[in-house]
Amino acid sequence: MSKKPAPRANISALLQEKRVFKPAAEFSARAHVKTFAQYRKLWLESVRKPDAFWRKQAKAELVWQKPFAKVLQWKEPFAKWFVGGRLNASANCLDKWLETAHANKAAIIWEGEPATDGRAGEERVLTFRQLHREVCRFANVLKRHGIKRGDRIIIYLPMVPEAVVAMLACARIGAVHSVVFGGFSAQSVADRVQDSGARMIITSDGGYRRGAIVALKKNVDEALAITDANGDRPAKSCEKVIVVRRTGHEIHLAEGRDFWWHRELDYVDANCPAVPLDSEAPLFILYTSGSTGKPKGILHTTAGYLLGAKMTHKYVFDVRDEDVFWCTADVGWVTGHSYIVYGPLANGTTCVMYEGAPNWPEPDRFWRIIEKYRVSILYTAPTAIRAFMKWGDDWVKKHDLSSLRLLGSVGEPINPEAWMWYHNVVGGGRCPIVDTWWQTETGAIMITPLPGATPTKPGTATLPFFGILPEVVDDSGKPVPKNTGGKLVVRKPWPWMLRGIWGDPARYKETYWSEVKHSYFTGDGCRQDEDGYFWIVGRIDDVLNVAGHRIGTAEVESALVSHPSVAEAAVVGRPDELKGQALVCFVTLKTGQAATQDLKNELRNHVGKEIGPVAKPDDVRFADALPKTRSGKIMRRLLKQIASGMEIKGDTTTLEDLSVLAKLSNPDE
Ligand code: 7RM
Repeated sequence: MSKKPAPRANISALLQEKRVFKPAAEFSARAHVKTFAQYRKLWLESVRKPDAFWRKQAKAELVWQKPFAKVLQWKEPFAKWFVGGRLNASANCLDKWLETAHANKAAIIWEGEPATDGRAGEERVLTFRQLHREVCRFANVLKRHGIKRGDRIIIYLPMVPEAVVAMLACARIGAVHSVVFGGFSAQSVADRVQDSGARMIITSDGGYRRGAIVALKKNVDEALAITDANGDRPAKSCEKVIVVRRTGHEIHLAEGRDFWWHRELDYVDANCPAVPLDSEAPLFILYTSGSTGKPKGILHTTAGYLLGAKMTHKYVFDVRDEDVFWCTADVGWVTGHSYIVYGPLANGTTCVMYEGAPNWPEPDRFWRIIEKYRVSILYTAPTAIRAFMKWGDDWVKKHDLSSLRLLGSVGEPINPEAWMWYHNVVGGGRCPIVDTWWQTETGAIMITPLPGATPTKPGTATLPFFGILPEVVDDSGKPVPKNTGGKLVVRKPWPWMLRGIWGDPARYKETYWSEVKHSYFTGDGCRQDEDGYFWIVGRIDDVLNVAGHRIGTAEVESALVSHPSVAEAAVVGRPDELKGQALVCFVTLKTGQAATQDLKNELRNHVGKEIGPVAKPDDVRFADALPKTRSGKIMRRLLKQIASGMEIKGDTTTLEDLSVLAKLSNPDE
């Protein structure tokens, strides 16, 4: 295998943001962590005496069927947390509440996408007791079909409560779920079936997306045809497909292989004790695509992951019993795993789950939902926030959002422009914003403000969560001075870190534990400011080198978006004889703005003024849309190829909308 050149650090830090927002006294007074000093004290304790800290937290937060003996066994790069303990994630999310006042509290408030009158969608509410019952019944269906501890199961469903039921049913009997986002193709499903050796797929006839039906079962049929044709579907793999009825359109059921979910429930009762599982029992595999090669099956295990999801949900979102929490991510993404399913349920929190698109039937669907259910905490992504900005403030202002008390952001750097809009227009200037940095691999939030304690600044995820020791280092692994760019690493193992890449320990070691000695390499470029706050400047692979200046993509993009005409921007490098790399910017405009040559010049000058002459773009191109992953991240790798006039190569299966690429490559067609 050819090794790609090591990404280099020493990134120039250019953009400066000076605004500071202190937590409001009323918010802090009621918060779990009330002062910055209290956060500091707890964090110092957590990194100085991790053993004692995690022992105490794991005992207090989780329900154990057998207590653990040892906190951490670390043989770099392999960690075992809470060694010897036994517990069950589904019991921690459900059974725990049965004998309490939470039993009949709503666990999931679900809203379907179809909304014919432009107002209300279909509604389903599941209390903790009802969810427990459904999970027990479906776990019995799995058992009846021969599913055993350690078996892998692909869940390929739309955003319906059955997705949560299926995940927790797997967890209940020790099967390992691998959720595949419902927008992925048959080929992606086939790849994941093969790589994981899954024994079963749980899917639905279809799902709704922007009014249209996504034919999930048809994709599964195609996926299994692909794996059959390849002949490398291991024996005993994917013998069964369970199908949830959602859209009701006609589908093909293969005799002896495919079964309706609702029919199967007729054969089982609701009695299914949670199996006591080892702390390190695999809980799920989640595939994430790297910039090269096949997708990696990121493995998470039971105790450490659950502790991370629960603690971060509790402290970062400062949840209380009366909150209505809404994480808008899909369950097919790690954010959905940790903040729709495991974190909130383990904390007994009511969650909103919405099936469809933010602009269906109109661009105010999110605000309608918040008003309707009195959502108090909203957790969404910068890509969505920028889309809302583009659609205009009126859609937001039409609705009563006074129930909101806290806002969260995840997925990309949130540029200060979007941060301020989120704060003022959505949050009415009254809600703190938690900008949370983490990854599929890290399992749960890593760098984040605590809303009652940490002063925030627009554009930074601020400081590490308890027990997390991040650092910004140069190519030799040495910490860089303040306000100097470098590689973001994590120095010590933490309970919710990935345990490996499924079936590929060598790739795990190579990808995450070889770049910087004795450290977890995140792949992100970062700088710390004078207060120690962490500013992500983009992926290391995307860092630009313009005339010897190493510039993070996030800074230039942020400068572009700070111009009133710009909705979104993506910045990439194109080879340039003189400067090494020339800066090419792809820009989408706000509704009603004209794409003129004058505006291009204005944008170039604007960036030059905001950041400095070195960052002045060589080329500004207007686009209708940018190529994004299904979770909303801009795919700069593809833009780089377009910018240099190359043929588009590499994995495009994670792309949300293929037509976007075609348009960008041939803008005049
Ligand atoms: C949760 C998730 C991980 C990558 C990560 C970063 C970027 C995520 C932030 C962020 C700046 C943030 N998992 N990223 N959150 N960058 N500020 N608050 O997104 O595996 O899909 O992506 O996303 O580059 O490495 S992920």
